[in-house]
Amino acid sequence: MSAVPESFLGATAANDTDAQETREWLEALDAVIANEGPARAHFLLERLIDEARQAGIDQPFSANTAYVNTIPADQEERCPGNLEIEERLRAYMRWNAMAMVVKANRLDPADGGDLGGHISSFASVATMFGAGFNHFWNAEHEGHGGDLLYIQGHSAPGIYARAFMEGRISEAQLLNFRQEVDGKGLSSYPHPKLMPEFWQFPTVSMGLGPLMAIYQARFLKYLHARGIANTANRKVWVFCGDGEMDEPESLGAIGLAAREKLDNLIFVINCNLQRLDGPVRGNGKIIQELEGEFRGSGWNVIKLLWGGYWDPLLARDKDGILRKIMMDTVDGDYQAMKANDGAFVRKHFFGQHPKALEMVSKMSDDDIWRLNRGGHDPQKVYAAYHRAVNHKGQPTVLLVKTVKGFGMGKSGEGKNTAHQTKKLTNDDIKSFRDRFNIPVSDEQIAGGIPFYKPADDTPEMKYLHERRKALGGYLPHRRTKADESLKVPELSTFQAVLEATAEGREISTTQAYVRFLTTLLRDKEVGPRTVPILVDEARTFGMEGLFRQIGIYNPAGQNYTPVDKDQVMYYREAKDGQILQEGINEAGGMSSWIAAATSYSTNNRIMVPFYIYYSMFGLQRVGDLCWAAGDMQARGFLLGGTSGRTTLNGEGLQHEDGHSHVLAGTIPNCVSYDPTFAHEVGVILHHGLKRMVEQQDNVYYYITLLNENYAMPGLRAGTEEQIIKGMYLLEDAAPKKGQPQVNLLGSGTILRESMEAKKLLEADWGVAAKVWSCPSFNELARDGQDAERWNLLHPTDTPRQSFVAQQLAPHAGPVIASTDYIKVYCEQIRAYMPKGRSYKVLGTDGYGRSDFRSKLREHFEINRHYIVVAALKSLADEGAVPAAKVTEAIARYGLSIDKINPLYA
Ligand SMILES: Cc1ncc(C[n+]2csc(CCOP(=O)(O)OP(=O)(O)O)c2C)c(N)n1
Ligand SMILES: [Mg+2]
Repeated sequence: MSAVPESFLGATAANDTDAQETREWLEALDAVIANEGPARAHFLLERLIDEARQAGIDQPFSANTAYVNTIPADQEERCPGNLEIEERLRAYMRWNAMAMVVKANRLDPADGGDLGGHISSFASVATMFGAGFNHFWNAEHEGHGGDLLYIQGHSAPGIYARAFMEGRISEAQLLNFRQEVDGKGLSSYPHPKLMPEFWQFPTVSMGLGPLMAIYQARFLKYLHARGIANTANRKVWVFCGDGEMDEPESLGAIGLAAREKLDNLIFVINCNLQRLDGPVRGNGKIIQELEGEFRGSGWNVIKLLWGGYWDPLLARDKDGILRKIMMDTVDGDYQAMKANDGAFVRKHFFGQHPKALEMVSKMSDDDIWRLNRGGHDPQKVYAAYHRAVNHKGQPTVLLVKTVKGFGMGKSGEGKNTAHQTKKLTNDDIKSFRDRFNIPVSDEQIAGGIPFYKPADDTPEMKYLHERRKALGGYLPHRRTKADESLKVPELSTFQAVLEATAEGREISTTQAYVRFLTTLLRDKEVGPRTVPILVDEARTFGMEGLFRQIGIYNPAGQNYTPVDKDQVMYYREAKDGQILQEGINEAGGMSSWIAAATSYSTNNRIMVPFYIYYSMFGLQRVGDLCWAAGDMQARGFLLGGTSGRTTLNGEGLQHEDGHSHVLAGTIPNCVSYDPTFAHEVGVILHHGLKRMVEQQDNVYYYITLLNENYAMPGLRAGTEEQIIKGMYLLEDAAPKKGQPQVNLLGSGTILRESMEAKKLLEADWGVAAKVWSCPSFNELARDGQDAERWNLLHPTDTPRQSFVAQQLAPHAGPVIASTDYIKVYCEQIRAYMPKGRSYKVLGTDGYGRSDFRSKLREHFEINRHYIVVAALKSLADEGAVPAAKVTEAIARYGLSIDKINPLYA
């Protein structure tokens, strides 16, 4: 961007060298607007700017407009509703939301006391929620798939208050706000997991809501373009705080929304100028800053700053003095205005210029105090929403100025402490009641703050229900299952993945996955519902063949001739493409995956997303989204490619994943596997499809894949169920009487080191070794914990045996597990060893680094030699072989006993 020429000092009155000429130009413009309309005026201005640029006038870039409403007062669409009734309803909701939080925080503090909750955020957003519920937000009904609402997490009390008025939530539930354990309460924030028929989107981890919503809106367009669902009239509404916009995730994908012309997406940013601790931009103006960000990214921006009481003043502001004060006042000062009173505003706001003071000279302090912010003016909010829903070709953001803690008076309004105000004195509550005219007496307040709901036959209650009826039902509402059912192809369909590789042929589990996916894509029912998601790594995983076959989704199609057009597997983009290619963007990939993985709920269409990425850039990088996906009851497959600390050789410390499985294990409904062989991949994927697609189970799968090629042994019939449970005997042994014997456990490619160790143990040390493939230590651990828990609670019943114990009990000898993951991954099953068995774990704790696989496995002490030594040591500890044998083995394999522990290396 070029610097502003020094001669140009901004279009302020002080820099106007020829006021007469300025006036003539402005009058000419006014005349065009009046006679020919804004479109013509816009055209002329664009032409002038173009001409100026060509003449070499170096214009500074500004994405900002004046600090006034985008929609002029005379162009507002009038709200058809009964605003008086709406205001009364809103007052009752404000009251009930406040009462709910205050009551929750007056409960017996002996048990930890304060349950928390927020009053002031809903207080500032109430009018915006009201306009949506009364006039814009469709529930799912005949001919409409339903609008999708991302509600700001800590404004949840207001949503409960409305649902209470609607009769969807009982008083008992309100009284159990934030008491969720017994299943009768209301969840602290929007959590589909905890209120599965109510909340659709978890939003309280700030930044995830706006990010996920963008991909949700895009996914609606995708479904429509592919003819899977008609989503043409559906909108995605996103409510965020202005403080929340500081999260990189909040703004991170706004470019995509503009590029893909997501005119089904509406952001409403509640700019109450405050976050938790203090002002969002005390020294500046958050609304102007966000305007620049969004306009610069190509969004339609609607600023709603000033309520209707300002209109007459602004109409009289011919010389722009009031506008200038509005622009010059910074947010920190705006906040202070609303934390004080009319006299303060007169002195410190209008007092900035004698003419401004003069403008309000006939207004009382109360009149001045009444000058409202745009977000508290129902008519103006309606007009802004109306504009937004009718805007075509761009996403819209509404930047709405409000007051945090609106109506809370001295107990919170505009105060830095507003965010955490949750305990009000009875006097504060009485002021609140008076401010909003709630028919509740002092005695009732003294007796414990009653909730308030008018009788069913009052005009208010009738209106409340009528409005929702007109919009198809109540919101929020979440569907827990899709109405449709899809049939998953038989396992035998994937025979090519299940059988042994031909003599001399080697493949990787990644190739097995791609084969599985390609076969699935050909299935008539599930094929079209499959959503392959990529983040610029198709070639890494050998998936570029899909480009041509199913195409990459692009709403614009392909307006260029791809450079590789003459090749079979050229880069094909299409309007109805099936692949979602997100570019180098793991958070976006995950958000797309979530949209597809919850489509059974949001769209009543079962979709099956497969998102493959470098395993290191998954759970670690976008873990909070993975957690939110769990909350949302996502169903789909995450594929951690190039996994393993020593398997992705060459890439080094930031790429080599040795812990994603441990992270996966922290997500209760994530089922995770680290398979070694193609047939395991096939069995696991198939089982996952059965569970998620046919049975509509609320789980999702995380499967790591390897890029190491080797021969595949093929599926041994009868082991399928054990593969799923996490452990099966891969290679047996026939120990002679008295022969020492061990069990070698492994997963991923390191299992193959155990297979080699078995040979060494037998040939060099006379030890019989059985090899167990353990595709999921996580599943084994969960089963073991479950058995232990049951035994704890049923002390006199026959104890349940863990699957690990069941499998190992008939096979004597110490157990040695080795993994390409950190040791705790395998440590998880230690407690489930059959009685008296020793258990040793070899793992890859420590930072990865680049080298050959063999070197890395030696470095991390997980190769076949270390496994042999560990096995001999276990036997020596039991007295089955002399300790000297271990020393002998160490020497024989040349292991350095002074080598630094790789954890610290
Ligand atoms: C990722 C994350 N970090 C921190 C928080 C804690 N938190 C909850 S609300 C809040 C302040 C929100 O301010 P703002 O977005 O302006 O919303 P307002 O309440 O002012 O409408 C914070 C820091 C959170 N919920 N999520
Ligand atoms: Mg805020």
